[in-house]
Amino acid sequence: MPAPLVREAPALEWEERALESTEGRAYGCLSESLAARGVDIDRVEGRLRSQRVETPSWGFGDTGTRFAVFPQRGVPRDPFEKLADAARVHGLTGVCPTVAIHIPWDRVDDYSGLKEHAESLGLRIGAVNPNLFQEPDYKLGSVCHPDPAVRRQATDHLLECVEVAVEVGSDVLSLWFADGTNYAGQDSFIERRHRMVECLGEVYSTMPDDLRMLLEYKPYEPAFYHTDLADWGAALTVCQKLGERAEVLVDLGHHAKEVNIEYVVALLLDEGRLGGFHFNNRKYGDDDLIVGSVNPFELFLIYVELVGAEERSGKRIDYMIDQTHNIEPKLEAMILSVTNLQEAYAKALLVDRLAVDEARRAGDVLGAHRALLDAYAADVRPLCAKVREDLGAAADPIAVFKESGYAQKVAGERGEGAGAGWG
Ligand code: RM4
Ligand code: MN
Ligand code: MN
Repeated sequence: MPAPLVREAPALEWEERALESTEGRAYGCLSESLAARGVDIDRVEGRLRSQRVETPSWGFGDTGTRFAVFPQRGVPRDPFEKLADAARVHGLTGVCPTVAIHIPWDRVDDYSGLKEHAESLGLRIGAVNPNLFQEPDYKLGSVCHPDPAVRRQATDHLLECVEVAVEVGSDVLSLWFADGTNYAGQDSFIERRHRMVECLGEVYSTMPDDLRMLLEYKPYEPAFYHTDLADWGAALTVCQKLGERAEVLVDLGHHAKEVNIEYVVALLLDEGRLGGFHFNNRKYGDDDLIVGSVNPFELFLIYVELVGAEERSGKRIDYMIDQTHNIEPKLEAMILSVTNLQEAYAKALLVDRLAVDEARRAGDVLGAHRALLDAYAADVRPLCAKVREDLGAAADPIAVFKESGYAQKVAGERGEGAGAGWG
């Protein structure tokens, strides 16, 4: 008879440990070990309870690639139904009370009605996102277009969105431009930049004092030769020209491969100009996949920088998801993104910063690195589950969502292929 692979005693020991790993026991073990390390668990939980993540209205509708859209049954047919789905995500996760809107995808006749509807669901409207990339007139750009008439049209749409923001009670105008060129020599980089600064200057000057403008950069797509706000430096310098209420938005899918995003985040934090995030994940381009699905370690390292800055200053940063789901169920995908964000934040809060500082001062390269790895390796799922329960949400949001029958209910009510989302 071949020798057993595992001797009886260790096998039993593992079995016992597995038996102990119910949610409560797991939380007990984690909090005990954190307390032994001197971590103030109440403070960590308090910080997790105050985390906020904004969901995007367009993440609830049908979207696709340039090859196909696969319609899903039950997708919202209008902005009101998108808010209903967002309320579901908030109810289950406890940290998503605001929803970003995209104009004209979410255009309605009565914006105060939309605001009231959001409030009736326990939500608020978050960032207002103008859309300057789908009209045929914008083939050569919007605020950078060589024709002043097109720039006027684009600027007017931005001004309309300032009014929408006021009506829906939002204090964020979040801008992304598809502007750029496809061929060398097509237009002047510098003239285009000056046109953008002029248009945005006009918009900025009409913004009420409590409205902030976020500028998002992207290295390519839809433009393939150059983009008018290609990177964080381009966005930051335009913000500096506009004024203090213009800040940079970092979308995790908007960098060349291998760019050290946590370093970009640290620089923008240090300049006091990191205004917001579009969380998603990517393997190749602007893939808009579930947050943390490809590179959870990168997400953790970004949060390590954010937690450090949180401790140094209380500056406001808007944490938003910008995700589109092509083949995955949309609500489950959104919930998973949110719980991944909760876990990344929790791990970053557990970093032993004193140990990191000490190791850094002593020139202990791997000591500092290992302090990060220790926090990253912690299983924070029981901690996040407890925090969600404390918030009146669900310990296991996806299980509760699936059991609730909500997806089946809305599939019956709304049917298929509503097409709300990308236009
Ligand atoms: C862009 C960018 C914007 C988003 C659009 C739909 O790539 O990420 O933030 O609003 O996609
Ligand atoms: Mn984005
Ligand atoms: Mn994008």
